[in-house]
Amino acid sequence: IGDQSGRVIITSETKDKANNSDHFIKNKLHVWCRVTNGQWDLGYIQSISGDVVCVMLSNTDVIKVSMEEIFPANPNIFEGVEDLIQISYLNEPSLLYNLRVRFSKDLIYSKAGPVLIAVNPFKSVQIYGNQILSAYQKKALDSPHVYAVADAAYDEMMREEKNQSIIISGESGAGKTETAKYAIQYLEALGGGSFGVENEILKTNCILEAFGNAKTSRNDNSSRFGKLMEIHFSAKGKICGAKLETFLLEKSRVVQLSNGERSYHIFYELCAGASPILKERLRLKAASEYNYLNQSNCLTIDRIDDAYKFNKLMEAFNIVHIPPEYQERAFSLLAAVLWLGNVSFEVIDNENHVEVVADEAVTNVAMLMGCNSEDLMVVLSTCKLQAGRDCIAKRLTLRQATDMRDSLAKIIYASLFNWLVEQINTSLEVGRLRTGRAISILDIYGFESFKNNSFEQFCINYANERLQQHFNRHLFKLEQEEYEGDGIDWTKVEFKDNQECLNLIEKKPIGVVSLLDEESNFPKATDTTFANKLKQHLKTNSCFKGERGRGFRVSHYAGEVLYDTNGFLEKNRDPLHVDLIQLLSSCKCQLLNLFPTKMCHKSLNPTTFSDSMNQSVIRKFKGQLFKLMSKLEDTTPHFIRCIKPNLKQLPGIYEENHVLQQLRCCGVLEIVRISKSGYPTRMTHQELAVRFGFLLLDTEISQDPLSTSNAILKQYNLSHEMYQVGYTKIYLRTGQIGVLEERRKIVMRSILGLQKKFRGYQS
Ligand code: AOV
Ligand code: MG
Repeated sequence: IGDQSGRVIITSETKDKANNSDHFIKNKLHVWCRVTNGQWDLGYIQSISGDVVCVMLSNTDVIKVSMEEIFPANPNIFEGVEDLIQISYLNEPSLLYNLRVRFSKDLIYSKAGPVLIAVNPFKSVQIYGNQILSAYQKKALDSPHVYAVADAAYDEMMREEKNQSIIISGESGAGKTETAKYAIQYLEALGGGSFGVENEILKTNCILEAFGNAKTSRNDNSSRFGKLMEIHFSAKGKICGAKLETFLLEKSRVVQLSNGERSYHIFYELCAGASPILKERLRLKAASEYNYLNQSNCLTIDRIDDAYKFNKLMEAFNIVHIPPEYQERAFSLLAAVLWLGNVSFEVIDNENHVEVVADEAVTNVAMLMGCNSEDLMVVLSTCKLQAGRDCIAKRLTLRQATDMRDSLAKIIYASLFNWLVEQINTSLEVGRLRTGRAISILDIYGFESFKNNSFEQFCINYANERLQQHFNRHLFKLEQEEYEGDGIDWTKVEFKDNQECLNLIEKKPIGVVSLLDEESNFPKATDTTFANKLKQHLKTNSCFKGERGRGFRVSHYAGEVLYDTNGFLEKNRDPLHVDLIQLLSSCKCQLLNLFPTKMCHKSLNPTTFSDSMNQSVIRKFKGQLFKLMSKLEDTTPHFIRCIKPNLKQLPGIYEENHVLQQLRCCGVLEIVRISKSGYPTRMTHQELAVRFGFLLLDTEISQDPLSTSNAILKQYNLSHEMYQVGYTKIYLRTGQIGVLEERRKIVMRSILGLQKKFRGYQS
């Protein structure tokens, strides 16, 4: 009744299939029918003529649709099943409906074979906390849940002594960060008790979110950096330390905001929550007074109390052992950043050259940074040029001076963020005993597509593309390659490979990354020449489309994104002006103590150099991603796919098309299909013989392990569709290992019984 793609087959090609359609009509069985607005409705087939089907919908309307638009619906008993592989007619509308039924009952977690699907409820649901947590711990509950995933990862780590990873993906606002927190919460409870550090891991989130999350148009608490939390366990399974690794923080947000978005939460929290004394010391005003914050018409977030959050942050700082004097230095730097945005310039000639306006803004910045305000004004309005042996100062134009000022604000913020990560790591290292056992939880920024997409979105989407490949590799490629390699019968399930898109981005020497670096090294290049170069070299890649002007489109696995190359070169070069570095190193105490030597030890190249020893931002990011991927490859992955049910970020709304698009882009239907027809349990022939071969007669034990395995499985009366015998292993369908174990138990019991009887007889 359902073909490979899950469609109802009602063609006249074969008698069988025609009978199936008759069966549907006669029994008035339900079908899913795509109605005009792209939505699905239940109905039943009334008649068929050629390729046109007459369907009566649930509201009794009768419509004519093409056969393509019809899929068999499942009987009611399959409504809202926990694992999508339990659905008998596999097709998109059935998956969508199943998830919808569960969502409406607040059952936000489901399984798609090995993958956990989490649909964001956008409201608090009563499925977390100690009671539920301990039920999963005691294995009293086993319905799909992030706790169950964390539990499985922990068990597997202990059993197999192998590092594990929990990889959480999904688009922006889908619930990755929240899910990661619940996973950590579970592991903290499971592995707590010995070293004390377990209470700190979750608290670090509070700090990281304050400094690394912001309101975007997609998510009120959007992560603007990627993070990998590696939790280390002792041989006894107790948490003995943790390590945090972060990826590319979005720096531009500190100085530039889109309408309706906010900068990093911490700025608003500080302005709202600092005590009057602290405010006085930091010369702090309300958030609305600062240009960096008031440019986007958005200073608050619904239902979020920034002052309360600030108090929570202070608590977290104490738990993570950041001493009060360091906390205050961090706050001084934040205030310095805010005041920097208020530094203004006055044009003094008709070539647009400027002077810094000597007002409270610039004096406050100097005071907060601990530098001389004259020096600061010079750095912000001039640049030093080498003329032979002499060094001459040249005035900057308004544009250049503004860039210099913003650049200083970004360096300060990014360095502060890195410093915090270091502090957190120092604190989490306590009592670390290296045992080689760890569970890593990955939570990066989700796929983004805005009206205006720049370098930041490009990096974020590139990271997601890499992660998608890892997902594909483990769920489709490796699995199927193993079946084929071991010579078992297998009809290949096709999946959407994203290699072409990755080639577009990272192929050498002609890919977006290489071309961007090439242009970034070329002083005369502009964003337009870069866009032209892309068009010229990449037009043959099917994932690329050039646009007029500075734009280009990329077909990502999760959808098409239009990028504007405006600012790509500058953001990629990320120049750090030598004058700024000198200024920073002249600052009294605060900065220097906070950011030890790192910036001051660089060889001072006469003009500018980019961050981290001349490596471009994208190259560094690519390197980080490769390192991350190879680290993940050394772990057993557990995948969680978060789904955003609507774009409004509201509870109770399930927008089918939006959900479907997300299910499609991660290939949920295909995963279910593979899991359904696949063989999740594998054992080598030897393992099978050791555990189950004790009943074989000598004559049945052959030199050939394949025949021995065949004999064992025959003896256990396992039906043929339930297993396959490969060259090196046997492959069992879901649940079959349980059947084998059960039968083994019965046999063992009767043997023991016989032995007892025999002994009784002897005595
Ligand atoms: P993201 O991490 O996937 O987006 P979040 O984890 O920040 O998304 O989730 C967005 C919002 O959805 C949260 O702030 C919560 O309000 C809500 N939410 C998510 N999961 C749950 C849950 N399990 N229960 C209740 N509410 C939830 V991004 O970082 O933008 O890619 O970069
Ligand atoms: Mg997030």
